[in-house]
Amino acid sequence: MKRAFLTALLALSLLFGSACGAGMNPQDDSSNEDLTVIGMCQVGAESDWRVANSESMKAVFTEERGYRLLFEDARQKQENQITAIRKFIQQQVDYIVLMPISESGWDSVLQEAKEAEIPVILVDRMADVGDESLYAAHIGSDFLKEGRRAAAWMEDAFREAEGPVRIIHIQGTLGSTAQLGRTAALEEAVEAHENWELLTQLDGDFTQAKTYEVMTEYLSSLPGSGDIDVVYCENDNIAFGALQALEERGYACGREGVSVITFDATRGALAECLNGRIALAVECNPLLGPLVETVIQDMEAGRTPDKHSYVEEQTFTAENLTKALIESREY
Ligand code: GYE
Repeated sequence: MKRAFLTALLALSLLFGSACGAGMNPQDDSSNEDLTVIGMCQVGAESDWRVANSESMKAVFTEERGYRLLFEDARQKQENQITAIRKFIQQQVDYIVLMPISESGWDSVLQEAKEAEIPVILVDRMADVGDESLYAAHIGSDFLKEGRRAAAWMEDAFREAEGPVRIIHIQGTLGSTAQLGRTAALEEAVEAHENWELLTQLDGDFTQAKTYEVMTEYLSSLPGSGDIDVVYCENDNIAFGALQALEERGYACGREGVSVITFDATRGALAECLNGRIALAVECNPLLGPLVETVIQDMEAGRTPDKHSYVEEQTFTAENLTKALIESREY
């Protein structure tokens, strides 16, 4: 733990001690000296995936395991993330862990962290910075690969289609790595298939509420009940909002109707996949806490961690799912 931060903690505890008098155990302070202080800057709590991701971090970075976790929820705003990072720099934390809401706009604040000699670990999404030395490591998913898995499934499912394959695309937070990768994969696949038709691209911001709203509005604008073959949803919460809007307007979702594709594969979406309302769930693993800890342990031991680490993921359909598998899943 950095000396200045310790001094500040000591000053705070003296202040607290004099204000509260008895009841403080001075040993608590001395036992905290060895804790590694992590300033963590989370995007928000917009999705089931995000909640599981935060829980994974909180389970790993506990005092019992040698850490003090300062956790900031940016409520889906980049400016809040930047303010949190500046606060962590002032507090002289040992490491900053950042889940960047979008890829751009990080150069200056990460430069400030570098000048303060605080290593930054990027988790889940990437930051598009000119200088790679502004972050020590990045751990997350290969979102383009995830999207290509979905496109490969569509190719297979619609191989025999004689007419057009009509697709609605609902995107996640615009400018986030997850959105950029999953979108790029769909767009390249549409480009490669003459009969695939992108009906619209809607912004669902990774939330159920926003998706329900934009999807309901879009469906209302269609003449009669227009033909829809696929709804490509960039996360599970988008899929939930889309299902709700589609079914309310009389569309059947499943084998005989609209194929809903989703990303994340959290328990709720897998249950919908097993019962047939969701056709395909592409996994995105939120349990990144242990991997972040490995990077920190490497750095503590003086080793240079890998610059990028990607987690292994798979795809689910009703065919390879069971109730037991869903129940035993951690998220
Ligand atoms: O798919 C979505 C979340 O960046 C992988 O963000 C993450 C995405 C995830 O809100 O559910």
